[in-house]
Amino acid sequence: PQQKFRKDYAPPPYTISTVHLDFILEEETTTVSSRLRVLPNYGLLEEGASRPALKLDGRKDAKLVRVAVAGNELAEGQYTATEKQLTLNNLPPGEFEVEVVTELRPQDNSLLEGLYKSSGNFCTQCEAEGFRGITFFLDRPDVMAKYTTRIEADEANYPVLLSNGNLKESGKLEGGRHYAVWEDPFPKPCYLFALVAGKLSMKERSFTTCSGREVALRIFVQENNLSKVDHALESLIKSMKWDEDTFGREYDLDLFNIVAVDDFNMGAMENKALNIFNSRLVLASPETATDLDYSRIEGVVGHEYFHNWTGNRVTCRDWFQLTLKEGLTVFRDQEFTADMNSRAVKRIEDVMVLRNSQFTEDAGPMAHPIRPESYIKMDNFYTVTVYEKGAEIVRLYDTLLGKEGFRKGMDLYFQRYDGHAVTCDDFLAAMADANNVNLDTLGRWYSQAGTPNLHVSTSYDAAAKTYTLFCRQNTAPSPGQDVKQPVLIPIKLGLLGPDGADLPLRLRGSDGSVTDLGTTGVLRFEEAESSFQFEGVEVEPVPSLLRGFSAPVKMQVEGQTDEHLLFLLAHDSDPFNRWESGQRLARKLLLKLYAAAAAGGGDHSAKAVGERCTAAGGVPDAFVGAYRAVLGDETLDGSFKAMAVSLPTGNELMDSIEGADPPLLYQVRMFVVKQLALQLRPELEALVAANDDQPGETYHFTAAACAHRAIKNRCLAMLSSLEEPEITHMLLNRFKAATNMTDEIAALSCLVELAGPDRDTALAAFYDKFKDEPLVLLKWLGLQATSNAPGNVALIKKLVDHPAFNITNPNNCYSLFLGFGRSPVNFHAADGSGYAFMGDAVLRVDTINHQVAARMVSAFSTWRQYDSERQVMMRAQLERIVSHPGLSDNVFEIASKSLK
Ligand code: HT7
Ligand code: ZN
Repeated sequence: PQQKFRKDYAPPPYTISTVHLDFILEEETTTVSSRLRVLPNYGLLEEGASRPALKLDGRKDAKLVRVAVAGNELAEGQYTATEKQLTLNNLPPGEFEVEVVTELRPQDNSLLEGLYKSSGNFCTQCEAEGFRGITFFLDRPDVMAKYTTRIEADEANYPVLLSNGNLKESGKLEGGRHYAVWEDPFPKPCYLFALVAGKLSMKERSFTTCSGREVALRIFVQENNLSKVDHALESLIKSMKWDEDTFGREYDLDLFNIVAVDDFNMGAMENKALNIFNSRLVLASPETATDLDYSRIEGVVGHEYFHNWTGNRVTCRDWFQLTLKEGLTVFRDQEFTADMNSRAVKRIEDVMVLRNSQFTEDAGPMAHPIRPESYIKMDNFYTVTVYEKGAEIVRLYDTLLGKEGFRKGMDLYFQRYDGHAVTCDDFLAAMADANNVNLDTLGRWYSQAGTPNLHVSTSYDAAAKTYTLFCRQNTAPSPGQDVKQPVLIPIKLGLLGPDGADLPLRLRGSDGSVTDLGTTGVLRFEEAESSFQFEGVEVEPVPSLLRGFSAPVKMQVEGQTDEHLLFLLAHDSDPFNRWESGQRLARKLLLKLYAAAAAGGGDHSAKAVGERCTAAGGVPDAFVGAYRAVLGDETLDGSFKAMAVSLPTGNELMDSIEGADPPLLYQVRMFVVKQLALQLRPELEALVAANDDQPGETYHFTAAACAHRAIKNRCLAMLSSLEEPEITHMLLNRFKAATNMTDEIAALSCLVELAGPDRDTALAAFYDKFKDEPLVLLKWLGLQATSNAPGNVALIKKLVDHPAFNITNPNNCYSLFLGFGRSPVNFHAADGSGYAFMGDAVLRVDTINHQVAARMVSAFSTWRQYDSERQVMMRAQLERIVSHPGLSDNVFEIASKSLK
């Protein structure tokens, strides 16, 4: 397969101003007629030079039926057509029309790219390069055109006909058929095209924009789900208001449609005025959705809505610039959620995702800059790096420029580029120009992969009353990038005095001047090494560095003791750093105990591991005491507390362990959880009681109600680690009595980790209750797949054949296979059975859906992190996959790069 390179970007020789599409939807063959107004874009030709060819992208499932140029049908031989390209030569001068007719079989399209069927309805997914599966086209985001779409179908089976923009016309036709014509007044790239036709029910609300425009907001779902769309509708209204208030961005059409489909490769898609969503990100009721589901729905509805300005009105010049729209839009949805709920909790959640997934990606063979240099399949670059690290880089501007400066930059960005396809450099230039600052060293984040290491040491001069920070940075080489340059790292900080209060920050400049930074300042660190001196510091402070996680780096603070961390955990005015200090303490402890457990021999039973951990000092009193203090702190809300007493995940620790043994690390982690539960049992039980529902209390998705459930369920999970019959019994009762899915799934997830009859009883009861709720069954599949109950591989194999499991549905594959890949005990089973199961599954899914299979094969990418036996077995699976005949380019790219 061929790689595409960022450096090879060239504008297209032709562009397209208008597109007329006509879809004749039938049960067997769908016919698509497309009429394009083509404009030359090649500039002045040299004397005698012929006009360039027009090369339209295609895909093998779009069968070419007819092609005409300027009204003249071309005979075979007058054009060149392969499965992937239609080449037209001898084109007229100036503007001309091209007509292309293709035939498709959407009912056979299991890739879920282009036009396909989901639960009997027609729908589309065109990002990144799916439009070429519908018709031959200049399938690239820098070709922006105005679309008119006519859809014709059987009225009884497909009463709803939707496309982008406004409805212009509709009517009945002979033979029980009907049609609709949609017109989108805004020029857009073809990846934002969408069509939906089917039997759908709709719920509507309305929103009045800041300039008084009435917008109809409609959500379309299958009839039986109509009662579950209120939260999504409410979230949409909040998003529209927030974007007006925060960024002055108003919606630009009279209609905004959302359609929920069951078969979807990703979460949702921001097609202009016709968002298409994975149904799991639309549908919610207290009985079927958890707090986490509610929160994700709010965030993703916001995310797709925010794309209307960051992505649709201003789009990407080429796919290498994907983070321009995705990083920026993730940042916007993060800020939206922070404003709607708790800012501190949201920041911690986002950093947890970053550390768990992105840092791992950045340290492995698939590491790439947020603006990649090359790809085989663009679909493989919708990554945590492009999205989540991309959002962190946008956050750097916000941290450096402040809210006002950031807003000025955004305003200039929209003013300059509305209606254009632009680059990450253009975004940086808008931010720099609007604020009159130089951001060149920030620009390096776009081209360098890897997580920078930030090393800080400190020195206090009691006589001079100065406190100095010495900062050093370096980034390890990553595939294809041996040498890295220093990047701009904003270090947000405070200095704590002996009473835990923040000291005033008086920063001394190189010219001797002094800047007053208040009590939280931002240092601009952009060299390989720099020092920063504060004056007027009366006593040696405890530094609180990288407040709010002000840059996506790994920070090491020389001389930072457990006492410092305990002090920060107790007193830091920055809630993120309070949490962070607890995580640092836990990380140190877990790594120390792991080293002791690993050194102690081959018996990895819970008992043997526990004995070795105890011999190494176990869980110190000070650590338990710190957790006790957090649990008892009346000023902290339950969601924060729940996160503060959660240990870092095994994944997060893996990069600090040479040749890691995941099941052993799991045992060590469980030892610590159990010790905490033993020693904090009264506190945990008291918190469960204090945060339990009052009799008759109904479910509400509010920050306060979520906080109660979060801490209660965290305490229950810790207690369940004790594996006492009385506690298990209590969990079973709670599971049976639960009145909302958050509590029900929390109890079930504890039970699923325990071997024995209660586990089976609970799983069977849950299945029975929800067998007609496909979204709830995803949770049932996922819990069993991720379970660390020993010997689970056999059970998972059986689940693949269970009637509840449908391998052609991406959500099912993600729950079962990706869920299984997250189990440290069973995916990493010492006999290699977990790896063999996953290898087989990748190859099977690849015959159905390449994008899903590519996500699954990533489970093997981290193979170098593990002990040598596991490395050999994981590598063997990758080699088997890479050499498999007929492998998709998607899977080939991930598997082959993982092996390098
Ligand atoms: N912009 C959307 C990306 C997307 C996608 C990409 C590749 C294959 C399928 C896909 N479905 C949606 C999602 C978003 O970031 O908003
Ligand atoms: Zn997005």
